[in-house]
Amino acid sequence: MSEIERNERVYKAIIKTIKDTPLAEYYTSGHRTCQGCESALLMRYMAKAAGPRTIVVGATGCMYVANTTYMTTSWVVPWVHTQLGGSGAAALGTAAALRALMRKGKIKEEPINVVVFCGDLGCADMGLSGVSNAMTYDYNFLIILYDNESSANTDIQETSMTPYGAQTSFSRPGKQKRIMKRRWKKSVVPMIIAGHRNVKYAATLTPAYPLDGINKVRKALSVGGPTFIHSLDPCPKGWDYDPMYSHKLGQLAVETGIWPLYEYYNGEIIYNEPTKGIVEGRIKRKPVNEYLEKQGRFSHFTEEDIEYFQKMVDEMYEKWEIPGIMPIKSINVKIKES
Ligand SMILES: Cc1ncc(C[n+]2csc(CCOP(=O)(O)OP(=O)(O)O)c2C)c(N)n1
Ligand code: SF4
Ligand SMILES: [Mg+2]
Repeated sequence: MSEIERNERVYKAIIKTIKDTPLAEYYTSGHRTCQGCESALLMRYMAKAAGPRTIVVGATGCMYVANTTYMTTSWVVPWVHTQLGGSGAAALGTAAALRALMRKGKIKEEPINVVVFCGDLGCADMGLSGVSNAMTYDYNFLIILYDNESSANTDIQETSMTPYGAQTSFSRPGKQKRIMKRRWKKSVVPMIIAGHRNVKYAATLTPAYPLDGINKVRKALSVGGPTFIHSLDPCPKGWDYDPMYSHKLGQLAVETGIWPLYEYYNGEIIYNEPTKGIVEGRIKRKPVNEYLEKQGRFSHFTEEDIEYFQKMVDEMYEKWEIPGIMPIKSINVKIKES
């Protein structure tokens, strides 16, 4: 596909207002996710955005277990389960099988979306090498990392995507040590775009911004090739808050600058509002504590912890070469002539 054709497809895929979103649902009732589960909402948006000619592949995790319990399912489109670290291989295998079947004339030649979802443990930790491998091929699929910042299905254990200091069942604050999770959260989209030249589209989203999210799924599927989306999904059970605040927390994650919204398309970064406004200096970032104080998992934080968190987020916007995204800088290294 030429760049012009690709741009035209993307332009046609974009939905202008929320009223224009398709009414049909392909992820419906019958799931057993918690009240206020933003990952379930992500599934609903993703299925709506992709439409009926879609195969969904899901790695083990809440979105597998809660959506397919006791022979019931909320999926209306074909859905297949793959093992926890298997999302990359499953994406590649499904897309390759479709291409082979069409080439051999066994099924009609037509665009069929392959959307693969995996959690933060499944995608960003355990399955990362498989995802990276898949991203080096030229098959058409979209991998969505749904990030609830813990291994939620097995009772909220720490992953590399759990934020600094957050309480999980593996990182309980104690009398001797208050902060048990000292690692800073990994940035997955930058890793994907910096290391995989085949990837023409990647993005971040959070379900609190529905149209932004639906359009990102539609753009990724229109661009073709291996594409990647990372969604930050507030999880009432793991983050310990009243389910009615799920959307609010998604918004605050963006408004405080902790979770920047952006797209990578054809070699360029496009910031989305309100992150665009933050980077351009039109919108002031809210203090991180407005986000942290609303969640029980940070209730042990002292002033010192909040200050440290704020400093780390400030750095992303004040010191990084690509604000909020990458700290990389190029320098001229002089090679000594012998
Ligand atoms: C190889 C393997 N190890 C451990 C498990 C047990 N297990 C099932 S779901 C899960 C947590 C997955 O976490 P994540 O990918 O973040 O998805 P979430 O449950 O948070 O939705 C674990 C550890 C498993 N199914 N397979
Ligand atoms: S534990 Fe979290 S991710 Fe899992 S179903 Fe409940 S709200 Fe959703
Ligand atoms: Mg998880």
